[in-house]
Amino acid sequence: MPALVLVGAQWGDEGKGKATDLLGGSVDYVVRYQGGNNAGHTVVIGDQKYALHLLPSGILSPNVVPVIGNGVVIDPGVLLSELKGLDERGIDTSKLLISGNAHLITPYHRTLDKVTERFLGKRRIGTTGRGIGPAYADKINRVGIRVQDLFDESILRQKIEAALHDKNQLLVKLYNRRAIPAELVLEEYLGYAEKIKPYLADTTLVLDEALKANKVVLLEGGQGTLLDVDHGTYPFVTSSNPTSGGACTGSGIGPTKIDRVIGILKAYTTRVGSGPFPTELLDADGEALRRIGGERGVTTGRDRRCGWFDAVIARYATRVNGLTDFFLTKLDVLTGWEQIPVCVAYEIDGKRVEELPYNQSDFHHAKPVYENLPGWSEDISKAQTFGDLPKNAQAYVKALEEMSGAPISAIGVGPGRTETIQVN
Ligand code: 2SA
Ligand code: GDP
Ligand code: MG
Repeated sequence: MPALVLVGAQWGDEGKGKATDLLGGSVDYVVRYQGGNNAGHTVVIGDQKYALHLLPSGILSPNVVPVIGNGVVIDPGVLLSELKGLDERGIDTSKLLISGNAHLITPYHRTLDKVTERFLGKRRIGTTGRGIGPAYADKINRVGIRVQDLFDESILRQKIEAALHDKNQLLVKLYNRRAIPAELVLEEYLGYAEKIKPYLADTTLVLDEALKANKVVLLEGGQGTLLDVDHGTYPFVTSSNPTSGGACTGSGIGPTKIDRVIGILKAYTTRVGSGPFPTELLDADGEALRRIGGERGVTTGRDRRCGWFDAVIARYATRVNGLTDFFLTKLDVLTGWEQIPVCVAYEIDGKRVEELPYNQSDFHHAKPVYENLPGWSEDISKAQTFGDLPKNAQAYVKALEEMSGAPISAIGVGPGRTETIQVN
């Protein structure tokens, strides 16, 4: 049985947590393959709301084995407190598997993330401050610390001392901060070893054996396509590959095993942090989308920037992820607008452009070309089938599908598990 990938098609927060939870009943493994506790995935089950940051959303499905793959960066303190929080709410977390090759976020990564952002001033990325970028930088620079290093004190000591040698110079001389003592970090991290040991696994082997035994593996992306370090709005991106290619490297599952790539697509657009956003609304409509859609960062509590649907971005997501289908989310939020503008192309230097410009300067001054679609006023949150939707809502979905380049297989009409329409 093959693997499937679930990716954010925009700038994150499309509703990936809900989508993963929805598939939870029909999959055996849910794997996080990139990012870390910068993610905020909300799952609503009945009257219970869960906000997951580092753990795969599949942890809430009783029959799923949740896996943190090698491509993830793990803040061990956050990991343990998230596990504790779920245990206290009666969720079984004992099946979790963690790759020994995943890298660790340390206190110096968090500090560096925050001070470099402050240093950048107006040019800041607007990171979540969780140490994600500096941890991935160390990984690529081959000075990172991996989960497996926790179990060898002498290696751990050497690695922490080596990493801090340079970082303390930076912190003290450039950023005017106090040096971080290696002994303190070592002591803290050795303390995590025994607690993490029960979850440690050769996850690429486990997943390969699972696939050979006809189990279904869902690879759950964090953030979104436009935040991808290669395919996103660089430098205003995260430091990993949320796109479907990252699912292979971040889990150790080869591309030939994947037969479905689902793009999670919000019926409008949001973004947290800095960077270009052609359809952003700085008016009452933007404020209304934020209020009705509850658009607030799950990890940092920051207001999300809001704007109309952008079909150029959706087409791009179809292309760079090889999407097979979309889950369209939050259609209910658009109820009540008489007309709903949809961006169908950009105007750049007086020319109409249909595809996302690869040149960042062009993207920065791309102006949206809008088409107005008629809205609806009926409450759609109880709709169970496509036919239950008002005609204009049906037409809106069909128009988005046509513009985005892949079929829409499910539609979200509310945050709850059951508030979903399956489209045949
Ligand atoms: P980082 O911390 O280095 O990954 O930040 C780099 C950029 O990536 C953005 N980013 C996100 N965008 C949307 N949602 C994310 N998760 C949280 C949520 C965000 C929050 O679900 O609400 O709570 O603020 C997420 N994580 C990273 C970030 O805004 C930067 O633009
Ligand atoms: P993720 O990071 O992609 O998992 O998304 P977030 O959890 O950060 O943000 C999505 C928000 O939208 C969460 O509060 C979800 O509960 C909510 N949500 C998901 N799908 C729907 C939907 O179809 N309708 C409404 N109204 N809310 C939804
Ligand atoms: Mg989120």
